[in-house]
Amino acid sequence: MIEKPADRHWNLPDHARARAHFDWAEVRAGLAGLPGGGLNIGWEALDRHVADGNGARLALRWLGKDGAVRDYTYAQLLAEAQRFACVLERLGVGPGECVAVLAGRIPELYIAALGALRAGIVLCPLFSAFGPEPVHTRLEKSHARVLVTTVTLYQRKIAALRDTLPALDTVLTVGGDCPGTFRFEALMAQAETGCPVAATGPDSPALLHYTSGTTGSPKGALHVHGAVAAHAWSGRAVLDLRPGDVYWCTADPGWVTGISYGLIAPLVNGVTMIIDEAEFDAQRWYRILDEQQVSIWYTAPTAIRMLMKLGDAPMAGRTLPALRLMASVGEPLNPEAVLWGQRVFGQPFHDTWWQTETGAIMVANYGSEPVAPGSMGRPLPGIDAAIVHRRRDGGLDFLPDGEAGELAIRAGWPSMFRAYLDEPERYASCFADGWYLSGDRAQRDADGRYWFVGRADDVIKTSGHLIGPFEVESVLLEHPAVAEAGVIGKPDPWAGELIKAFVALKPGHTGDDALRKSLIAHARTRLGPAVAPRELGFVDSLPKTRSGKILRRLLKARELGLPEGDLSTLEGHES
Ligand code: 6R9
Repeated sequence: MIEKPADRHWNLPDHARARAHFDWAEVRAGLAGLPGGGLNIGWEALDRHVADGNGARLALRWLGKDGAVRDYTYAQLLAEAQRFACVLERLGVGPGECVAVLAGRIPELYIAALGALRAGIVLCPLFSAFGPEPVHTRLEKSHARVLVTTVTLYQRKIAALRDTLPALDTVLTVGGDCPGTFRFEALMAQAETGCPVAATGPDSPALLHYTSGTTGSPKGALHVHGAVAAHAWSGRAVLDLRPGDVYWCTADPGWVTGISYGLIAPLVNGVTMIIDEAEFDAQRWYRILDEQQVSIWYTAPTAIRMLMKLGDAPMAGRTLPALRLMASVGEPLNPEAVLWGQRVFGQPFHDTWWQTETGAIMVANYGSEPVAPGSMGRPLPGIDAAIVHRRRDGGLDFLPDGEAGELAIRAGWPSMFRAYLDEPERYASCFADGWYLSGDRAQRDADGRYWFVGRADDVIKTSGHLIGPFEVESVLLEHPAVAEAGVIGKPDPWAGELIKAFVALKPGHTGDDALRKSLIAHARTRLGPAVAPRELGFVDSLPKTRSGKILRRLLKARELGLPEGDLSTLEGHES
């Protein structure tokens, strides 16, 4: 157990007390709300601070990969967001319709996101390292009418598929002129500021995040403007955000963490956020923590493990006096990583658990509490968690402390997803007896702490990215040599899991090294490097159930050398 100094002040000084007295109505009452009623995330993030006289406060400091720095105050970011809302209005895009963004960490992405939210238009973020296939699937399913992207990404990933996306009538590109698109900067230059906020309410749709399941195509988790209550509260209670903080969330805005905690929670809480355009670089990260005087740092286990790999040397001569809290999310945080944080930074990493579907942090370690390395922590005040077993009749059994089962959250918290777009049955299957079933296995100890056990289904977390095996298998099956494909997550000391494919070939093909390379290259081109298999093995045939479904768990057991007969811990459900 890592004890904490008692002399610190925290937003959440007493977790148990806060839980006992918690009321979401109080959090909602602390939000600004729209004049005349209603609720809008963009308004809470920007207008509210400007109205409170804090327009000159730095909202966003962007660090370009080649050394450029761009600063935006709250007032400037609001003006830019209004301009973008005006662009959307001129394009005839109205509330409830969908705008997708596909870009690296550039200021225009954040401006477009805030402008869309403020205009009541649903924001669908897409990960810029996805290849054309995952981008196409998500754009098609979202029915997005507008896409904001860059010239390079458009040419590489969209242009060839544009004809197959009938709903997508406008593409705005940053960084130059490009046939078939409008130049983002040009439309922004013609647009006005002062655009009014849309009359959204707590139940108006706001965000569409695609996430992966075991089977089928990705699921569009739809979130509402009312989710901002959970972003605001968890930002304060877990990340200890306060006005004046310099906050750095290293997550990419193509994933839920990069939006909930890389955009909404920090701005709603009035902090200055650092956005680094560059890819991971350990030396650069230490320099940013130091030079920008980061006070709150929210990062991920894969990145922490990469920093650990370099040893303690980069910290030599640095004390990081501003750094108050370090937190992590996205994958299991190894106890060694927590202890390493304590040794090198003088404080542990605080693990937090949540999902695309939960929209905000559900379980966490708190600054004011001792940390048990390896534990995800305790549920937030306002969140009820339980370990359950879903019976065959659909009801739930609640399991006692120490027993592993599925981690469930009592339905009804503000940032709970409200639909899987166009898939009501898939959505309904996530709930039982008024509880949301997460698909994660965990156990609770006698102190109420939760410990991650594993996934109950076949989805893969690789370097923090959630990947559905079905998407990878489908792309491998496109290759003329492939008869069958099965994809698993293979434990890896750095990435958590790496994507491993097993392939059975059609007659006449030989599973040699050249074919292996060509299959991996095919997958990389179609899926992007983050999603393509890193390893690929040839098999004569894939193990299947009687009804013909691939037994990925058996593939995994074989790969790990586990006894095949004992699949009890590997047995899962589909989601
Ligand atoms: C926010 C985010 C969700 C899945 C989740 C679980 C894994 C997240 C974790 C963790 C162990 C933690 N996960 N936090 N596993 N310890 N602290 O990552 O959302 O991309 O939807 O992934 O990530 O398996 O179910 P998302």
